[in-house]
Amino acid sequence: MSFTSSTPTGPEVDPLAPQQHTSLLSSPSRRLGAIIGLLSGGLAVTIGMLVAALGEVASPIDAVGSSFIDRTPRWLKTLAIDWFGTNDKTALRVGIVIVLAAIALIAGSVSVKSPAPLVSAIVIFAFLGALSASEREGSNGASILAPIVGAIIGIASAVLLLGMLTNRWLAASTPSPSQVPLGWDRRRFVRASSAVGATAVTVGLIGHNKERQRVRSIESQRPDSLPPTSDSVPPSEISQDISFITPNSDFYRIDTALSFPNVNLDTWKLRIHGLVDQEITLSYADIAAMPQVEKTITICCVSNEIGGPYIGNAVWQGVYLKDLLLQAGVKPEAEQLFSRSLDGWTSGFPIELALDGRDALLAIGMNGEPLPLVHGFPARLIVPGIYGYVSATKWLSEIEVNKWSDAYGYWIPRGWARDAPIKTQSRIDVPRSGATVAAGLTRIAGVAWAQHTGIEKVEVRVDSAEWNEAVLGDDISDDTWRLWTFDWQATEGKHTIQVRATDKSGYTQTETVTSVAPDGATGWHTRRVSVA
Ligand SMILES: Nc1nc2c(c(=O)[nH]1)N[C@H]1C(S)=C(S)[C@@H](COP(=O)(O)O)O[C@H]1N2
Ligand SMILES: [Mo]
Repeated sequence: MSFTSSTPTGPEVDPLAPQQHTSLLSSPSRRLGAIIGLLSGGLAVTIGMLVAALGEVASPIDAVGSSFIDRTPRWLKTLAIDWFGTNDKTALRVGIVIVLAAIALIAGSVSVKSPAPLVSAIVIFAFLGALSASEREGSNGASILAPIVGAIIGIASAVLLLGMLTNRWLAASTPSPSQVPLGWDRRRFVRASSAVGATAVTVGLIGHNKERQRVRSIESQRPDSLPPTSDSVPPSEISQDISFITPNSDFYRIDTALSFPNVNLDTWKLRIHGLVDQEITLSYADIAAMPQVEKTITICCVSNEIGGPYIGNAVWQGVYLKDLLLQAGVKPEAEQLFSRSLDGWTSGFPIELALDGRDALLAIGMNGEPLPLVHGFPARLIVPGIYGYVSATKWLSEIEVNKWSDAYGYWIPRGWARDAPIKTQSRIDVPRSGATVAAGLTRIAGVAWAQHTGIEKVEVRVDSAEWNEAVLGDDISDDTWRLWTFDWQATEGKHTIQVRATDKSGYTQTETVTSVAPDGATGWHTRRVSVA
């Protein structure tokens, strides 16, 4: 009996061999696949960005984001504003990128043996991108081309890198070392992946820069100054702590625009049509040549929570909407002033509000300068007394006089009220939230507004004691907020300050707290402070 060492050994432990268990990133190959997914997906996205930027249209990510905004339910929109405030756009973009990255990682990790899953994922997202782009106002060939070109290059990269990886997998699973290894070249793979990654980053940066250039070139079309006006606006400051006029740089911004619409001042026209005797079309120069008025008007957003920041007071310059409408001749059956922006956003309000003598404006100026791009350059509407979502169309492109049954503004089918007069409100600005104040005489100050009704009285109370009348700032007009102050003898400890306003109709703000939807929040602003 001979003793031969023919004892079969167990399967060799090969770190490169594909593993049998299926957890996603469990094998080195899968991890490399995931990286390939991320790199190729990233390249597809940045190429898409660049093509879009070259075509001066919204990037595929922004197109998808805008389609998402269009379909966002009311509760989610409110939540997004609550959580992210005016950073909700950044939050949306980051959200989309995270979802895409996660899907790219997963699709890549299951594409080790065949590129089909990753290729399919890229094709599906390119399709979504093209579909979203096609429904955007102002989209053109480049909008559709961007995700397609991105996808083609992303797929090429995926197939190339995954091909190398598949060779590695085959090599590792080759049963006998005598067979020719199938060309897995680690160094080549690392070089190719790095090239893809570097290209993606570079292309992304170029695309980003192109988009910045586009925005700068729109901004450079803003004239240096506004046409002269005969109005002079009195300043009204009563406290150093808060300002009556909100500087443009501090003015809130709310809109659905992920990227600014293209504005070409030379070709821009405002068209007024619909139920009018004669349609009129105005260029920027036409509007600037008309007699200019300057009105101090406080505008606010329906999404402003009690005590919230989405309100501002500015001196708006432009022409009376009424004059334009009289020039066009409004037909008696007209019901709504419906307007549309260059980016396809719409709003509408009862036509009477443009004709009843209030200072409803077609505005081209804000606080002494041509409208900033974020606030609607070249022109926007400002209508005192109603929330921005039904009236304050920025980047205005057309005004249509029509009937309610013809069209509803953007937010109406999304659960917001058709008629949206601004609710009488007041806000405590000083002491700042969470501030610790020194005991002794302390100034409490804030703003109160009831546009187109006017503020009559503001009252302040501390720790639910009796109400005290606040000192009011100048009553510039019923369309502007009023500053108020109250000097309080602060004692050590924690205190609760509350404010309520009474408007000139005799209405005093209700204590009942309601949410912003569907037509604006109610309730008293309450602020807790510590006195040391
Ligand atoms: N084109 C366009 N105009 C728009 C909007 C928008 O989404 N798109 N949002 C409206 C809303 S909801 C408000 S409250 C005001 C805000 O104007 P501001 O950003 O200049 O403060 O703009 C209005 N005009
Ligand atoms: Mo708004």
